[in-house]
Amino acid sequence: MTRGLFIVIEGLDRTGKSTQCAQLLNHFSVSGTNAALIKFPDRTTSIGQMINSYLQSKTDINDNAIHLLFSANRWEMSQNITDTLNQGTTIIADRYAYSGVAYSVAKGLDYTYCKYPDRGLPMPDKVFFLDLPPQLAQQREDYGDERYESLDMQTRVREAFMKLLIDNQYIHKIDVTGQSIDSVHDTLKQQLEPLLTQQQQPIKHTLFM
Ligand code: 2DT
Ligand code: MG
Repeated sequence: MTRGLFIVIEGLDRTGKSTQCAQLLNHFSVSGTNAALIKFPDRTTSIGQMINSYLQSKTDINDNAIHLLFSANRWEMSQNITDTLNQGTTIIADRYAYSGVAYSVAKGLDYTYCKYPDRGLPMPDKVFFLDLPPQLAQQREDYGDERYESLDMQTRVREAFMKLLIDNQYIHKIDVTGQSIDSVHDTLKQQLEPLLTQQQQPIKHTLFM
């Protein structure tokens, strides 16, 4: 049996990640491929509840400590990700370690330090970065509900993502400015087609070089 694909969708807040994840999940289920959606942070675990309360500004947590909690929130799911993929189920992740690095770097933490805790996690087969100017994302519904959703912060997060994109050429940037949900979905599907051969290879663990 071939393993499932591990697909990650990244981006700033309000760039359509969750919508595109749902569209991909639907696409896979219609085409008869077993697929599952995961989301980081996973706010349902006990670590996730600490993160949730931090994001809602109900608690304050030291920048280094929250960085490690976000990473721990991925590690607590890592065996599950590997097992699910090996059972033949494709996983679509709404954010992953790339957000972990970008948001912490945007707050001023060291780039090399930020990558370290996530080293060794299951490596995605494809990472998409949905790119939308922060000024346009800001105009979208419900913007500003949580910590980090300010123009200033999002601009710095985008800069950090650009550095990640340069250093990790496998991350695929998609400019979603002015694009409809369907046209972004079509672009994603096209990019996924050549991946089918990767399913013969074991999952790698070389997230960041
Ligand atoms: P959502 O709005 O997508 O629920 O994300 N974040 C996320 C980090 O700072 N580090 C991480 O490792 C991850 C996965 C991005 C909630 C916010 O949490 C940020 C936005
Ligand atoms: Mg958000």
